[in-house]
Amino acid sequence: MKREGFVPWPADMARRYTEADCWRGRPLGSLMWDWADAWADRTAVVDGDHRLGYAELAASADALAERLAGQGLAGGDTVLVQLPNCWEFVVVTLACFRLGVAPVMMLPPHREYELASIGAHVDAKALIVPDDWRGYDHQDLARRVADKLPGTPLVLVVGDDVRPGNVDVRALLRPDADTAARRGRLDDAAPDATDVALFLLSGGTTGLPKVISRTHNDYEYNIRRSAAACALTAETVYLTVLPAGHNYPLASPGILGTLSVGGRVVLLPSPRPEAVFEAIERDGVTTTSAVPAVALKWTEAAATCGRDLSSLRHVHIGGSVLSPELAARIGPALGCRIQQVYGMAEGLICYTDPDAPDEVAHGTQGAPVSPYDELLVVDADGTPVRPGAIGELLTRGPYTPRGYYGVPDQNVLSFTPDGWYRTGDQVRITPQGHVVVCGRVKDLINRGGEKIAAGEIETLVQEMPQVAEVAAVPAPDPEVGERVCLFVRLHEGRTLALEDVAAALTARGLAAFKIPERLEVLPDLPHTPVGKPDKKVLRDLLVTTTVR
Ligand code: J2J
Repeated sequence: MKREGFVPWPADMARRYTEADCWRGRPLGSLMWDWADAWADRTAVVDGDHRLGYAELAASADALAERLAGQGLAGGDTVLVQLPNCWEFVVVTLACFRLGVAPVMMLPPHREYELASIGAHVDAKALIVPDDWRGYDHQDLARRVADKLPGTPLVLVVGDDVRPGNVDVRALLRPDADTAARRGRLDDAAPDATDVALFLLSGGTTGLPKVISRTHNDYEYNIRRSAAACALTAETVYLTVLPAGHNYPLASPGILGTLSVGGRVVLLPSPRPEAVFEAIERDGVTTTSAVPAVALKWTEAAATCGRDLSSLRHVHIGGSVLSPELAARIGPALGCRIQQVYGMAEGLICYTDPDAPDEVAHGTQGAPVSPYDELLVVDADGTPVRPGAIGELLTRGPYTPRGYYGVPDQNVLSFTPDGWYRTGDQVRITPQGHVVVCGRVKDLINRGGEKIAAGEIETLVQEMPQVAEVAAVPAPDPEVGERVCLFVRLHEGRTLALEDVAAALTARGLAAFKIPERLEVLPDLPHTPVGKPDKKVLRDLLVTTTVR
């Protein structure tokens, strides 16, 4: 089932990756049964008091897959999945893989703006949401969005309080005596491994929705290499605290990497230190992953937590820049080693080795997971820099797609004609082959690992009647790394407060984590020679002064 809008790898590269055993031609749903056959009675997933064994997980996913088909979903369809970290997330994801329905991994804080624009872009046939999450009514949100989208997608709900007209996911996923026959039926209808398995969201740099299609072949390879790079085994107990729909906790090596080796996945709804330390002690967690802002909180809270953290072996740290100073404090505070991860939903993943010396583990972001990953560091003209010099990283490889889904105009900007993905990250590569992230040329704000496209915010703020011109830039922050700061020039005689901006963007249905946290009104914005706001000057203003 080939999807229009999917950009395939060139045929010669596809052949090469297959011959090199990167791509094995197995859909992720059938691999789930390999895992279940190998580790049937072992615990796969722990969510509070709820535990699922491997066989039960596979049987539940199959039951859900077939019943979703009964609801009208079919291979080649796309659904939006907006679930918190819960055991049903894992069942839903595997059921989608099994059926060849691609989930788009939305995040719980997303609201109308994100769900409606992405839903329209991918032609979503269903929205899968919790009934209520952190006091917000997601059923109502999904219903409002579904009613606006073409074809009025189904609303499927995980929770106790499923309203009439919506579909109860928990009722659909209950396994029954038909498991073996159902397995055969789903095997016969399995998707092709070259098909899209799932869509991930890109941090992006423009106002356009950018979704990343990942095939069964490439994602399986990503998972396999990541699990190997982190030395995961059947004894691994992996704690998921970052939002499970992110590529990082999902597959670097995360939930799927752990399941692929027979380990145990523990799910927590938030990275709050007390809850995390309690889970480490209770479940014997060996491995977890965090962004630097979360690792900082854990490091500060560990000494007084009163919990036994001795099971913990490794914490993966990635998503935004980790200072060598914090890197050196995390291991001693938590009694474990750190592995840095430099990855992206667009593909490429680098890790430091689990037992790397401190200078590598603290001072670099590691090496790519595949010998077939290609890395090129170029200057502003696109010319390769001399070895070891700083430049923008371009990359290609067996799990780095050749284009975003359905945006050809954007793809000519984000990819070179030879298919290199422009990461927008400035890096240097050490003589040992480790990547060091030195900065960024892309126009986004990295708020504690959540990427916020400056263009998306600017487009919405520009619609406000008070605003003549706007630029969104990162304001350095000791806690989350960066926060969104807006610089605006107002129309004559108008005033604007930060609360007005927050109210307007919230009314547009924008996720709360993207709402600007600082506003600077200037009589005029500095401009580049081509007339765009000069963000370098604006960023420097934030670093060097309090603006006025
Ligand atoms: C500095 N910047 C980093 C790091 C990512 C594993 C880990 C992270 C992500 C992720 C991921 C960084 N130091 N260690 O998908 O599988 C910034 C870069 C990069 C962008 C990608 C994974 N690790 N970054 O963060 O798609 O700017 O993926 O290009 O959300 O995060 O963001 P995202």
